[in-house]
Amino acid sequence: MLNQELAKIFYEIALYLQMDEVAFKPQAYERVGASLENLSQSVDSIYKKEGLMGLEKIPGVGRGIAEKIIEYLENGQIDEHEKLKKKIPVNLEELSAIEGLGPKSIKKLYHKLGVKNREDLESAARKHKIRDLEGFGEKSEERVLKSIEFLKKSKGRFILGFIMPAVREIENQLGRLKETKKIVVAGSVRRRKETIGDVDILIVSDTPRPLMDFFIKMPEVIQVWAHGETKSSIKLQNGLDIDLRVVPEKSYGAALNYFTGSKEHNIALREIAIKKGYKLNEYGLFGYGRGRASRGSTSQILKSIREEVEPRKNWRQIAGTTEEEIYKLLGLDYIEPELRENTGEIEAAKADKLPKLINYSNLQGDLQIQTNWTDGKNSIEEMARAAMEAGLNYIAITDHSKRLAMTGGLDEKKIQKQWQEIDRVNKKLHASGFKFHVLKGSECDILKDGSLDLPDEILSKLDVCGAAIHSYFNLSRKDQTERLKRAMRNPNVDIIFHPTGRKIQSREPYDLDIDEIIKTAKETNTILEVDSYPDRLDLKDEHIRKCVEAGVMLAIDSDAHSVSHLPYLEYGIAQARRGWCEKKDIINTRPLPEMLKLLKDKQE
Ligand code: DGT
Ligand code: CA
Ligand code: CA
Ligand code: ZN
Repeated sequence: MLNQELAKIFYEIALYLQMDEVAFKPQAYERVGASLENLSQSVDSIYKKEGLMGLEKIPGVGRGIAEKIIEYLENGQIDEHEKLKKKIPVNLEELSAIEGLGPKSIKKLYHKLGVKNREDLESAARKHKIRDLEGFGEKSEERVLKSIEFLKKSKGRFILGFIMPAVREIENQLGRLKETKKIVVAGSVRRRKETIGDVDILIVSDTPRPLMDFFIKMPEVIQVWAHGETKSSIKLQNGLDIDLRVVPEKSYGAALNYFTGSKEHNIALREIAIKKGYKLNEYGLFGYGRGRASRGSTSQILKSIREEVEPRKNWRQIAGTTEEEIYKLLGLDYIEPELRENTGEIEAAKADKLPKLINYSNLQGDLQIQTNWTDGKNSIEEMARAAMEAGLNYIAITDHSKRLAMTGGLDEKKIQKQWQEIDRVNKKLHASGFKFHVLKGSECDILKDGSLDLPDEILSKLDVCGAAIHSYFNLSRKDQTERLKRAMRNPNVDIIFHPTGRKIQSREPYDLDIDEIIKTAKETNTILEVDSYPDRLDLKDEHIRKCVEAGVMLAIDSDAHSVSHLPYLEYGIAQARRGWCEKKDIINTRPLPEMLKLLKDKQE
C-alpha cells in the first residue's frame, strides 16, 4: 500500500511540474512512480533494512528522491508535493483520468473557471463555459462530457485480467483449508466478462463455520459486510468485494448454476423448468410428488415459487449435484459458462447447435509481440524463450513503425536490421534442438488517409504484417471506416491489430461501421485481431459473433510488451469463447505452415 501511495504522489508531482513546463524532471518522477508500483518489497522495509542506500538501489531513485521517500515515511507527506498542491488545489487523480485533459488544460481550467474536481468540470461543460476558453472548443467540451459519462459508467468495476491474480490468490487460500471439499469462483468471473462487479465464491463443505471465520479474518479484509452461517461478504484492501457461500454436495450443481448466472440465463432456465413441470432454484431441480422424474402442475409450481419456500413435502430433488444433469433434464445440451448471457445459447442448446468452443490450450502461436526494439521490455530472444515455455510453437515480432516516434518505432533501415537479429535467434534456437520459430512482423501504423507507415517493398517481405490505428481517433465514422478499409485493401496487410481501439474504462472505441469492416475483411481475406490485453479486448463478443457468422478469420494475440504479458492470451481466448468461436475460426490455432498459408491468402 505504501509503495502505491508514494507512486501516486510522485505521479502528481510530475503532473504539477508539467503544468509549469519544467523540463526532464516530470519524466524522472514518472519513472520512479512506475518502479515503485512494480516493486515487490515495501519501501518501508527497504529503508529499515538498508537505509538511504537501499532506497537508492530502486530503479530511477537518486539521492533527492530517496530523501523525499524518507520524508514521507517520517512525516506522512512530502513538502514539495504539499506546496504544489496549495498553488493549484485540484483533484488531479479525478481530472487527469479525463480523456484528452492534460496538465496544462487542468491548470487553465482551474485559473479561468475555478474547476477543482470532476463535478466542477461537468458543470462547467454543461453550462458551455469550456468551449470559449482559448485552446478549447465545442469539440473538446463534448469530449469532456463523453469521457465523464464513460467514467461514471465503469465506476466500481474491475478489469478481469488485471484483478484475476488477486482472485486466484484468495481462491488458493480458501482451497487449501481442510474443510473445503470443492471450491469454484462463479458469477461474472466464471463467465469471463470483460469487467466484474464482485466475486462470487462457492465452496462445498459439511463444516461451514470455520470457513466463514477464516474468510472474514483474512489479512486483506478491510470490511465485513455480512457474516452468516453459510454466507458471508467482505471487502478487500484493493477494493474488491467478495461473496462466499458454502453449500452441501447435493446442491453443488444447482448452486453453481445459479451463482454463475447470468441472471437472464437463470430466468430463462427457470421458465423452461416450469414448463416441464419442475422447479429450479439454487438448491436443486425438483419434481412434484413421488418418483425420480415426476412433475408438478404449473399452478403448484407457481404457488411454491410465490411462497419462496425451500422445497418441502411433495417436491423431490431430481437433479442438482452437477450442472450437467440439470441441463440434461431440462432437455438442453451443456452450456459453457462463457455463453450464459441469454443471447441465443438456450435455443442453440435445445436444437443441438451450440458451437464447440475453442479450448484454453488450443493456441499454437502469438502474432503480436513487442520487444525492446521499441516500447517492449524484453529482447526478441527473451520473448521467444518465454513463449516457448508457455507452450507456443511460434511468435511474430511486431514492433511499432516509425511514425510512433515516442516508442522508437522502426524505419526501413532499422526493421531490416531487426530481421538479422531474428535470423540469429532462430538459428540459435534451432541449433539447440528447439522447433520454435520467430516470425518477422510489424505493427505498422495506419496513417490518416489509410496508407501505411512503411513502404510496400518492406511490408511484402514480412511474415506477418499487422496494421493498426494509433492516431486521429476522432475522425467521422465514414472517414474512419474508409481509412481502415483502405489499409485492408493493401495486399500486404495480413491482420488488423486491435481493430476498434477502445481501452476498457478509459477510452471509447473509434467510430467505425463495424459491419463494413467485417464485410471488407471477408472480401480481402484480412484477419481481424482479438487483442488479449485485458483492458483492450477488441473485438467485443458481439463483433466476434458477427465475424464467425461471416466466415472472417480471427487471430488471438497477447499484444505483449513484456514476458509477463504472455499469460494474457487466456483473456483473449475467453473473449473469443464469449463470441462463440471454434478452434477453426482462429488462425493461430494452426500449425505454422498452415497458418502462414491462410495468412497470405489475400484478395485485393
Ligand atoms: P457482476 O458481479 O456485476 O460482475 O455480475 P454477476 O453476474 O457476478 O452478478 P452478481 O454478483 O450480482 O450475482 C451472481 C449471480 O447470482 C448472477 O450472475 C446470477 C445470480 N443472481 C443474482 N441475483 C439474481 C436474481 O435476482 N435472479 C436470478 N435468477 N439470479 C440472480
Ligand atoms: Ca459477481
Ligand atoms: Ca455477488
Ligand atoms: Zn498498437
